[in-house]
Amino acid sequence: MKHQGLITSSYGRMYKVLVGDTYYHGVTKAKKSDYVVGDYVLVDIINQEQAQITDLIPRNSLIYRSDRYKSKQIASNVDQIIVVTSVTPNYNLDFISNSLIFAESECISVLLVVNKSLLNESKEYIALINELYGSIGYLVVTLNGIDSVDALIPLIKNKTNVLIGQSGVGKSTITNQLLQKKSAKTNDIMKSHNSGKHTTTNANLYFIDNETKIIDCPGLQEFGLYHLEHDRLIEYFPEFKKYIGQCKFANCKHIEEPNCIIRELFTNNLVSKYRYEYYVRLYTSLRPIIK
Ligand SMILES: Nc1nc2c(ncn2[C@@H]2O[C@H](COP(=O)(O)OP(=O)(O)O)[C@@H](O)[C@H]2O)c(=O)[nH]1
Ligand SMILES: [Mg+2]
Ligand SMILES: [Zn+2]
Repeated sequence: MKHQGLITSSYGRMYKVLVGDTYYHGVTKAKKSDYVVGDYVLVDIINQEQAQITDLIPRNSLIYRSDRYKSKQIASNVDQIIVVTSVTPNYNLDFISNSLIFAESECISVLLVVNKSLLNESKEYIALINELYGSIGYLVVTLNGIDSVDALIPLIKNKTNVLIGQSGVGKSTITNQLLQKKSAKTNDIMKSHNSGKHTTTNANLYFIDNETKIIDCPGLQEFGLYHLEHDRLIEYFPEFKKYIGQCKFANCKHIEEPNCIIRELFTNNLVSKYRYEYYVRLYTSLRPIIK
């Protein structure tokens, strides 16, 4: 008899699968398998510890990133992406922007968390994030995750949430606070510098309550969007979207064409300089158009 399971973590070709309230080591018959955390699957229970994964139940969403060489799955069946950022160890606005563009392109709801809010350097950073992203409609939540994640609790309720962010921003700390126990491995910067260990190397799904799940991912260096289509890109910028169709040329790239409303917004300082320049940078970095 087949059972339905949920993949809660993956280690290469080995998976941890939750069936009812029991966790099993999930194995697959195929030499190559590409299940991902968050997948619902059908399994055959082999014994008290092992289950064989046989089928994938169709996903209702897939979080993945891509560059020119490969595409990498991150998590599936996610309702909400939580982009976590912090002023230390270093921040990268394009990482944040890419995560938001991904969410827009897949119609997945998204919110931004600025963690480590009590650090002195955070004040300016929080202002920057609000100016760049709060102003165009994104929800920005400031958090000192090491003390409290109360502000996040109502926002994640009854959803499957994935934490996306660079290494060291505090994703595992936030996860631990949400779980109120030390089950997610946090990466102490000092320790990891010394030993090169203690890093989350795979994604883990945790239940906050029966209906609320959180997926803690390893820190990403980049959130590549190589797979996006040039023509659609402008739609994923909430601040530009409302002007679509107002340029002189219907196929305007909004880069060098005359009478381009998007470029006019930029030259008249009506949109953020960073965001327009990011648009151009992203546009030119996508998979070349094959004619
Ligand atoms: N000051 C401060 N440090 C934090 C906060 N949250 C996490 N950290 C620290 O940042 C480092 C990286 O945290 P971790 O949760 O492993 O980050 P991850 O790589 O995103 O999972 C650890 O040393 C944490 O103690 C916070 O709210 N304030
Ligand atoms: Mg971590
Ligand atoms: Zn244009």
